Amino acid sequence: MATGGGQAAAQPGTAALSKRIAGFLRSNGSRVVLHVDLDAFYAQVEMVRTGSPEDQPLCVQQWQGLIAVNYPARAKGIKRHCTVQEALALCPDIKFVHVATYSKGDHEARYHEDPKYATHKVSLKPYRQASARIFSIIERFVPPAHGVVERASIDEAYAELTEIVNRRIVAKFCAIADGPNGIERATAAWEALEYDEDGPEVEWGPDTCVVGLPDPPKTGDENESTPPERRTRGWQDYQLAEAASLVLDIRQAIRNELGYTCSAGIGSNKMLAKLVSALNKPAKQTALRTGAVLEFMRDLPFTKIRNLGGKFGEEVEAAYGAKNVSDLWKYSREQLQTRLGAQPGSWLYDAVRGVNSDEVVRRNMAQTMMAAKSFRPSVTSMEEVKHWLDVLGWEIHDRITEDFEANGRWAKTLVLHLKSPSLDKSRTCAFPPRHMCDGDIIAARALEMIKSEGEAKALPLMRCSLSAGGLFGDKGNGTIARFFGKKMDATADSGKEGAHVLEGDADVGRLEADGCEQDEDTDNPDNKNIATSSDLNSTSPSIKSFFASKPAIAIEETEEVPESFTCSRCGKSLLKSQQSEHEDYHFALDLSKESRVVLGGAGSGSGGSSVAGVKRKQPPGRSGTSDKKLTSFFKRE
Ligand code: DCP
Ligand code: MG
Repeated sequence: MATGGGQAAAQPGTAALSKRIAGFLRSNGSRVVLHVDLDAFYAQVEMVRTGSPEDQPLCVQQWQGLIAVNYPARAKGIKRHCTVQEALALCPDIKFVHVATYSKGDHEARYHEDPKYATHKVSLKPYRQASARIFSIIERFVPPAHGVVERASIDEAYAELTEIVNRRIVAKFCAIADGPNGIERATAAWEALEYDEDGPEVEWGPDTCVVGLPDPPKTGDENESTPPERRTRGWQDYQLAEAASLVLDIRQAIRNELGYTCSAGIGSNKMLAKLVSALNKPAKQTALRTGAVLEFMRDLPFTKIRNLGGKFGEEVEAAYGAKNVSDLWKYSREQLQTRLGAQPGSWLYDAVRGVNSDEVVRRNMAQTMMAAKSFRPSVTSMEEVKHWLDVLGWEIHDRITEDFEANGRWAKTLVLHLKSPSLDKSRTCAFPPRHMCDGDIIAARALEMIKSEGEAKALPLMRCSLSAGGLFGDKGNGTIARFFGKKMDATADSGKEGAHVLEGDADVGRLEADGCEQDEDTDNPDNKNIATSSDLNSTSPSIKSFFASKPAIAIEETEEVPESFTCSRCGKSLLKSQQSEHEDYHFALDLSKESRVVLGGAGSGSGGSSVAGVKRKQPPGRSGTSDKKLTSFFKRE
């Protein structure tokens, strides 16, 4: 059974014992953090979808580039940067799967026979869906009451396991209390360990690689006892080993239920968990014992540490000529602070010693969804522009509908961004209400915006994006969601979980950092479709930029169109500034009819309804909690 924490047996006296054990474990203060990363993620999704044999080399192709390479293909020397031709030369029987695409007239993405960059638009929907299923399995084992799951990218997560692990340990001892004289036996078993200075003996199971210990024997005999060299002692190891058994259950559930393998790292903080997670890829988990941290880090290039791979790492290298972690051990905290600044210096001093207090943070859902296409060569006719608006319009419709089904929310604004030699500009209008929305209507609104800007200025068009913004559902921004609580609960697992859905985690590929879920189509596969928020290395110009991350969608200039509007539903003529509120009003009314929610006091579109009372927020993406997190990044000191 998937369980987040053990249940203490209800024997008399067990409450006191479990409190005592829990208190002891808490007082030792050590954390247990998990990092999970799917192996060759997109490739596995396609292997499962197409029923490809496990040993069949397979690559996922986006136009002429490879974006995912499975492990059998890697064994033949194929890498992500290879071209299709190079991969074929290395492995003639390789299987290529091109990512799903939208073509004109597609209402959802499909696996087209021969998609062309000139006419098709990539979709990451299959990977987002697979990712959502994976995360829901992880969350089943790490429920919010006792743990935190942080989505770091489409195929990567952190989980804070400390409380769950401690509860499992408590439950183990309390289970001894079942039966005659149980509580005495359980207490005695506990005290024997509590008063032992060396702590409990830990047997590392055969499914976990442990840094610094020999690999597990490959006999596959489950009954074989743990070899002495794979036994250690101590409470921290005991907690990590308990976590390892939970992580094995999580990985097996992902494998059994979805068919995907993943790798995992288990350590006493996020940084260490991530550092060891890929050590034994694919399909293996690795634990880093606290006692082995310094030895493990000694010869590691320091740029492998989270946040040290980018400009900050370069600054450190230039300042000290350092390569490996141990090259930085000789500097005192004060020396590093003097050179790099108080907070970065102090952070670095700790980081190179494996000390890091980053919390595992539950991420909010993105408030914006963007579909974008870059054109090479540029688009020169309005006919072609209409083709692309149609494709992007249906993509946005597909995704927003999927999101509505999952999260019960709908967009408020439609933002069009155009880039041409004479234009680099965004325009905004109200998003079509759900009951009267389809891809053609979205495309028509976008076309209206282009016309009001002037068609001539838009051509030749170099890039075009459509964003659905103002998605409700996050904590603190969920007035409409709360207003329609009953309706939203219908999409949740249970009534209680309704709040969880509303405040829930980001869907895959959605970034808290910029609050935007992007599907960017580019013919450059290095331009990773899904930015990861887990590692700021590649995007942060320097450590100082931790304090000022930018939104992905730059809304340089936003104008509302049209100046006034006439509601097609009730015929009222209103100011353009009242349009979205008014449409919310109809939307609310429709929902209330569907769900029989009583709309207490819903008024006219002039601002009297609860829906209309929704506060105007900053533009989507400007208030990502990542900024906050990064600002506080060094404040924790
Ligand atoms: N991805 C992409 N473009 C890139 C890098 C990655 O589109 N330049 C996509 C495809 C990957 C997925 O993101 O399958 C996850 O990225 P990872 O870096 O985790 O790589 P993989 O999961 O493919 O392999 P690994 O087993 O090394 O994690
Ligand atoms: Mg991966």
